Amino acid sequence: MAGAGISTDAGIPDFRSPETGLYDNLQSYKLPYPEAIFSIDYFRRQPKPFYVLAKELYPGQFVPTKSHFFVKLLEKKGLLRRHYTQNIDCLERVAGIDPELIVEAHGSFHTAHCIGRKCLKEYSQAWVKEKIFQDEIPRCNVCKSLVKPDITFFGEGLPPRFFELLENDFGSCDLLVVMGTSLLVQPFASLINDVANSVPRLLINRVRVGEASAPGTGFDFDGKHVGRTHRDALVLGDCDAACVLLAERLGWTDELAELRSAFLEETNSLGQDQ
Ligand code: CNA
Ligand code: ZN
Repeated sequence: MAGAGISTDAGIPDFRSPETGLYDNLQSYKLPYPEAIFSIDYFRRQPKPFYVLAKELYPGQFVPTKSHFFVKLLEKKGLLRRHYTQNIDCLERVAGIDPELIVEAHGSFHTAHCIGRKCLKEYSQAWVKEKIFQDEIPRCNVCKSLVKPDITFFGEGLPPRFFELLENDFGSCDLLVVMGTSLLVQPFASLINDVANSVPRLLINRVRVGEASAPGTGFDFDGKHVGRTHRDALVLGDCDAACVLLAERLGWTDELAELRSAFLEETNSLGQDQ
């Protein structure tokens, strides 16, 4: 399970980190409250701030981090059941992880739809991108409603794929790794409680998050609720550094580095071809 913290080393700010997070840097958008930028009701009335931010964060301008390549390596080793991400930056896809193994729990920029309730026409990423980069508000050519990338706003339901897969995936999970998320957004945050009681859970994050207030409600790193049977482990620090360390302990250092350098070589040669 991942959140914005696996992408901050790519240069994409997260939401909630003090000073560097988006919520602390939205003054110029003159929002009534920071979350408004991703609120569907506000967007219907004032779409501009979202599109301005979308231009800044648009997929295609960022290189996946070592954490993304670590997940790709888990896939290569046949160890990845599924990667559940809250991120909308598409960096998992860019890193080459099989889309079948990704659940974009809050959607992504990959597709877009008209939000006109009777229309809902689908638009391609390329079409929306062109509008956004020309500083135009994308509007449906059938009904003139706004066209919004399929990212889940506050006030919207999660994609059906999330609900279709979670029971089987979490039911059969034998090691849960959680990286770079404040675990504050539901229902995603509660997934950590959907693995069996015996399943070890590893959190990699700069700060402690998701801790249980009562038995069974979250991580229990210090064995406060379950006594001596610790199954929760914590690495306090950067996702990339922790992934590098994990790869080292697993004897995968070279393979992790190779995945990243092959990616960079390929994107460089594509750049030269153009
Ligand atoms: P968040 O609430 O901003 O939390 C991020 C967490 O990651 C915080 O606890 C940070 O301390 C921690 N963190 C930040 N950088 C690192 C790092 N390098 N190493 C380790 N820990 C780090 O973000 P969440 O993902 O928890 O919140 C869910 C929202 C954020 C989702 O709906 C996303 O769509 C949304 N979001 C996504 C992106 C993206 O796609 N990259 C960027 C910003 C926000
Ligand atoms: Zn329409």
